[in-house]
Amino acid sequence: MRPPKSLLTAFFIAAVVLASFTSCGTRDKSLLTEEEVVNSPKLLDRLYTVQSKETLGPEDNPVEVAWYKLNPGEQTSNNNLPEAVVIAKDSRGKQIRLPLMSALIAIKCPYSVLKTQTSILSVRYDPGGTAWNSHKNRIVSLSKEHSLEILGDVSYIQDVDDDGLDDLLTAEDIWEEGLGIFSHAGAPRTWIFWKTDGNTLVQDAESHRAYYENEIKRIAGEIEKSPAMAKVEYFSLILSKFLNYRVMGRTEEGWQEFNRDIQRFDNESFPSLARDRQIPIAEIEKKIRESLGG
Ligand SMILES: [Ca+2]
Repeated sequence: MRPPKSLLTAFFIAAVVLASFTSCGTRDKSLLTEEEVVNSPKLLDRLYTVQSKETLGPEDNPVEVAWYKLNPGEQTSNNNLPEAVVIAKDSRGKQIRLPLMSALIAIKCPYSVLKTQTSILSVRYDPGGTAWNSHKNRIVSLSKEHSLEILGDVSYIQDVDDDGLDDLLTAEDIWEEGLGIFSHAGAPRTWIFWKTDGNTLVQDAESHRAYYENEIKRIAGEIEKSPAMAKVEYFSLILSKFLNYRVMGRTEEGWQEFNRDIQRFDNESFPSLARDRQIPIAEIEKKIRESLGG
């Protein structure tokens, strides 16, 4: 005999009520939003462990920086809790919270970037991926005027022009993918330098003209010195040379040299990365010009 319908309904309601009571206080983590976690000291304490707490920054604006890391096992496939949270407070009580979707690699500060002696906090994290710009450094201002404001992200902080001061860098790597013939390491590229400007980062090719000019000379020398190099390597070099011209705003000159350099490849073709076909130079050149907007 089947139980009456009303009894089934009553049982169902009781089950739902019971379920909602038992989950009270231990809410399903998959339902938590990033904002809830980051803004709740209680949730942070429950789900995260403090990795470091230190005072950093310039003497006139010291900041206390705490780094929280998500406890092992808290992350499940159906939620998106930040893997790390960095909280910085300055001496005037201003605060910034940075949720990061990757385990944190390093917090560093202050950097005296370029010649402006701008104090910044950098939080380096790695959201995954193998492209040159996959690495991230979130740059936060520690200047008095823009204390704890996010200026932007760069890919690297290192001294590439050897003047003894770290540079904020992203890779100019527009052809790392897309042309289908270059490996990651062998792809044409150069650096884009950034500098702080108020509460943002702006490109700064002007202060690095000497760097780009040296790069162009160095690459031209490499091309001359190695007449027998593999053609894909040679092709990568002439594109890198072009990128150096372009980044410093001398695109016309870059094209002129490119047009001269590329004659060497008349009617040739390049093996695709997958080695499944030969790509004619005309097809590659078309893609190169298209990627620059004609
Ligand atoms: Ca430098």
